[in-house]
Amino acid sequence: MLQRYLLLIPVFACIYACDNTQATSKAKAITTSATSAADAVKGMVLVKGDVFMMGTDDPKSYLAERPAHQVKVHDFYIDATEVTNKQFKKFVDATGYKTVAERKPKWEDLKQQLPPGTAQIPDEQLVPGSMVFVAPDHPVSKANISNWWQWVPGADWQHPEGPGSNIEGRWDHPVVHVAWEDANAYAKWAGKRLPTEAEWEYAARGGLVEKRYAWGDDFTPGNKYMANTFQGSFPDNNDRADGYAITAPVASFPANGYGLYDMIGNVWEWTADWYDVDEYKSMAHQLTEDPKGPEKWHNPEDPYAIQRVTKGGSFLCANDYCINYRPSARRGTAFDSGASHIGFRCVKDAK
Ligand SMILES: [Ca+2]
Ligand SMILES: [Ca+2]
Repeated sequence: MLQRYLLLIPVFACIYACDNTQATSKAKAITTSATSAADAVKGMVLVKGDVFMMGTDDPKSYLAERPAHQVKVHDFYIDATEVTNKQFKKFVDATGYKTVAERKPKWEDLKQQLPPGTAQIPDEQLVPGSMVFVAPDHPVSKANISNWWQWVPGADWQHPEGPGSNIEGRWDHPVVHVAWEDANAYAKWAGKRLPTEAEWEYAARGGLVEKRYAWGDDFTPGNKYMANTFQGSFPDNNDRADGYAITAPVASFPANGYGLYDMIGNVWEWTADWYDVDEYKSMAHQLTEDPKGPEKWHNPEDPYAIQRVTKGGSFLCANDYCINYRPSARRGTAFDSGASHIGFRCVKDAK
């Protein structure tokens, strides 16, 4: 049971972070780094808003992605790439910010996202850390994520595989092991914000209409990989046909039609919205303008977790396990859960 708790810790850890007001009061005050409008949009792309079909009616999709429904978004700027380790270090150096993965979890916070009656985890086992993908050396059941996810004390953005690892040589890779709170703190410092799910999905489509991928309907046009995903047999046999076993430097694959890199694959990306598995159904048969997501999370498959929407899939998305490397794909991720395959990018209003 303890192992199960430890696996759950990063998923449920640090609920105090849910309360933004409380979290902000604990952290060093973060002010924006941008000293001019030009600073704030450097590295960003202006996406002209329009009406688009969000979600999909594709039967080869997950139920939470359906149905396709009309949404209008207004103009916004979006980062051309995922936020990199180099960019995140600049933020940490300027603010002294400590990510959720670097803080000691508290039981009174953890238990709020655990089933009632869950036995208390001994305090000495509540240590900073994060979830790390560790490939097994043999085929395993895909029914149990603990076959490849390990809770690693000391894993954080500067130590992606845990103590002993570092990010030397990975400065242009996306930052990982960042929780939703961490992404928001960075965005605020940068004078930006996290994208809504609608903004993210509109941007990911790159101007294409109801295409399965960000580049069309063919996953590998001309036998060319267009995103960093997982090839082979998940999770033990990654044949790296796309050239990368884990994260790739940002912009290693072609940009989409809007000039945006890695909207699909590399790392999952946080959005601002709560995750409700039925949100797209609630938006059917109407045109919704600049939706900000539901008022509360809702996911019967993970009823105790407090989840935000992540989008785009990652280097771990495989065609035999998690086919989430598509613009309409969406996943609920516990707001306090960083992992070795979750990052983010920011947006900014165009005025
Ligand atoms: Ca890959
Ligand atoms: Ca991505």
